[in-house]
Formats: sequence, structure tokens, C-alpha cells
Amino acid sequence: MDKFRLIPPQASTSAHQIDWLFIALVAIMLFFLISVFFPITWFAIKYRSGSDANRSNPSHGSNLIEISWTTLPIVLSVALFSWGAVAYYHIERPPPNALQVQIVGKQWMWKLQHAEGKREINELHVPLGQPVALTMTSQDVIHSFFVPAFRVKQDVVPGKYTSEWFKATQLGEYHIFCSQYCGTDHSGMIGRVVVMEPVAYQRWLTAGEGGESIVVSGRRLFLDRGCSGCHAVNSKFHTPLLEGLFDKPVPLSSGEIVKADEQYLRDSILLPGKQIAAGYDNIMPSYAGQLSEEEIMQLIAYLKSIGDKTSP
Ligand code: HEC
Ligand SMILES: [Cu+2]
Repeated sequence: MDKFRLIPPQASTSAHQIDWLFIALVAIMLFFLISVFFPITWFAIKYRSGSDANRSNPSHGSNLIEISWTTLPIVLSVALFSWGAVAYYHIERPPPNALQVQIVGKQWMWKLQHAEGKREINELHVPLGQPVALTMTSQDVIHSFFVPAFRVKQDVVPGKYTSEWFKATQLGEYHIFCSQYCGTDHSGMIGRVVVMEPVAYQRWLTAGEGGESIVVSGRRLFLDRGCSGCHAVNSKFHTPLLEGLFDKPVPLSSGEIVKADEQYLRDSILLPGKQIAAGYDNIMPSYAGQLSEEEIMQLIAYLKSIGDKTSP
């Protein structure tokens, strides 16, 4: 890891894709750099003031040149756009069977929790050859989760969930950087990804103080923080049931219809007055400042887990 190299190791499925795109961009740029700057230099010398170059019969335009320098860049840029769009589509959409890891960035460390409950700081253990999806947020300023060897980099923004995913293809340890300047110790906000054999990963995951899974922690919070008292069939308040809610369309009192994604659930808990479910009163208290980012993620994981059940 300490020797000098131009390109980081290619340790994930998207690494080759990104590198080829990058190499193609550099090659095209070099081609145009050479084909423009060599002639400029050559003509500047040939037609310098006082030289006896032949200046009779200057060119007054050429359709061939006009057409080709219009169409060639169009074809090239559309091709590059399509290539980039395909790569982006691939990078932005985790496969459905991906392992879930929750990440909270803060000045100046990464706090991570695996779905099974295992927690880590500045380290991320993952199994070889399995897709891993990260859901990330920040509890203070904007950070960015960057693993050069996997070619993934994504801003981590307070008040918002962002995600990225990768599938590691090589055993080993790789750098994690924060790639968004975030204050005094930004440069110390580094860590490592450890790619393990799946069997070793399972052993690691279940070793030591296992703790409870994220969904179980979320369920405990749901009971302890009084959510369950209101959001129940026999509640004394008129409240929506949360079973079957996740990923479904929700009609709002404003007439809008939004999808109950993670961001919607988050806002419902912290800013209940922002989007009111149609047919209900704005009586839900805000939990802003009362739950840590980790706890909010756990609650959401719980709401997602009961989200599969069909609506009552
Ligand atoms: C005082 C009763 C009360 C408590 C306590 C309460 N809620 Fe609510 N909640 C409501 C009501 C009423 C609504 C519907 C109005 C609205 O959208 O704000 C609602 C809406 C929601 C929604 C959006 C539901 C939808 O169908 O769009 C979510 C998600 C939610 N609550 C989660 C929670 C969680 C998680 C907790 C605990 C941290 C909690 N609530 C605590 C009363 C409550
Ligand atoms: Cu940072």
C-alpha cells in the first residue's frame, strides 16, 4: 500500500469500468492536445514575421472542415455521455441482495454499523465478492466517503441520506478517505476497508459482543420512545399505521403524493409538520435533538422491516 502508483489497485467490480472511462477521456484529450498544439507551434514558426514562407493563395473556408469539426465533437461527446451514463446507472443502483451498512460521519471519524449489529470505527470489514450497500449521513458538516481502490466516492451530508455500493474483488486492506474538507483534522479522518473471505467475515461478524441487530434496536426504540403508543390500532389518537408503509406512495394533506423512502421516514420523525399524511392532524411531536443519527437509522431500519407486510 505504500509504494508509489499512478492508479490505485482495482479492487471492486466498478474499478475497471471507471478506469477505462478515465483512460478514454485522457486519450481523447491527448489526441486533441497534440493535433491542435503541434500545428499551432509549427505555423507560428513557419509564418513568423519576416519568414519567406509562401503566403499567396490563402484559404477562404472549406465545407469539409466545417462539417467535420462540427460532427466529430458531437459524436464523441454523445458517445462519452452514454458511456458515463451507463457507468453511473451501474454505480448508483445497488443489487437487491446487498449487505447493508449504516455510516455516520462526524468531525473527525466514521462510525459504522452492520445490519447484524456489529459496530466499527474507521474500519469496514466486508466479505469478498458480495455487494455491500452503504447508507450514510453526517451529524455535523459535509464529509465524503471515498475508497479509491473501489472507485467509489459519495458526499455524506447532514440531514440527508446518501448511498453508495461496491463489490470487492480482491482480498486485502484499502484506504478510506474523507474527501471533503471538513475542518482541522480532516486529514486525519482516514480508515481502512478490510476485504475478507466470506467464511472469515461470518466468523468476524458473530464474534465478540455481537449486540442486537439494527432492526431489533430500532424496534426497542420504537417501543421506548412512545412511537408504539400512538402508532397502534388501539391508540387513543387517530394515527396512520406504519406497517406496510415503506416504499409505498403516501397521499399528503397538501394533495401531493410522495414515496415513503428513507428520507421521508427521517423527515416524518424529525420534522413531522413538514409533510402531513392526508386525513391526520399534525399532532406528532418532533424528535429532533432527542435521537442520535444512529438511532434514527435504527428506527428507519425497523420501519423498513415492517414495511414488507401488506397494509392493514
Ligand atoms: C402523539 C402521537 C405520536 C407519536 C408519539 C409519534 N407519532 Fe408518528 N405520527 C403521528 C400522527 C398523528 C401522524 C400523521 C400526521 C403526520 O404525518 O404528521 C404521524 C406520522 C408518522 C409517520 C408518517 C406516516 C405516514 O403514513 O405517512 C411516520 C413514519 C411516523 N409518524 C413515525 C413515528 C415514529 C418513528 C415515532 C417515534 C419516534 C412516532 N411516529 C411518534 C402521531 C405520533
Ligand atoms: Cu470529513
